[in-house]
Amino acid sequence: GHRSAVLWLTGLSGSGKSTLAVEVEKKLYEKGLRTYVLDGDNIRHGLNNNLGFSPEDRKENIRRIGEVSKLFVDAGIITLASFISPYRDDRQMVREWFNDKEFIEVYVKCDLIICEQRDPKGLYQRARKGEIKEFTGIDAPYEVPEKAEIIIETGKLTIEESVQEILQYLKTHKYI
Ligand code: GGZ
Repeated sequence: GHRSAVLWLTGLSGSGKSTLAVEVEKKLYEKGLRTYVLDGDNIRHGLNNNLGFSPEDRKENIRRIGEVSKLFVDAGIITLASFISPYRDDRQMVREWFNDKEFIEVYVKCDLIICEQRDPKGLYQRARKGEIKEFTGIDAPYEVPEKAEIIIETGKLTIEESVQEILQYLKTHKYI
């Protein structure tokens, strides 16, 4: 058996949140655990396709994702939520809906300069040109987590090492 929880991955665009979420999910799946990844692909294109990137819309985005995460966790599924979630208050709001052990904040820490060098979708370049407004790290804030349960420095670790750190946390704290 296992204890279900949400792994809430927060960090800049290009920090590696979704890659990590997918890789951790693979490992948990191999162990026979039930998991689900919530990310921009299945949420911003569906449930939240009426939301943009103003502070108000980001808050509503995170509120809905928090509510959905709660349903998944209640169903006994280890949920991986991969969203920038740049505002401390919004993350705190969601944290408070869960029991102490059910919400695991994972700060996917990566310097802006590295994220910008990676720029897999060319979004930073477009933001620098002013073609995208309110882009996190450029002209919208990212509030660094102050009490993340796990900090993963993706600029310093390989993907495999990063995945192992998260799995180790889950083992040490008896989730898996
Ligand atoms: C930040 C933006 C923006 C702006 C589009 N700011 O790297 P990506 O492309 O695939 O991930 C980013 C994603 C962020 O959506 P989230 O739902 O995670 O954001 S939040 O938690 O702040 O609500 C990026 C793309 O959407 N994107 N415009 N202005 N990221």
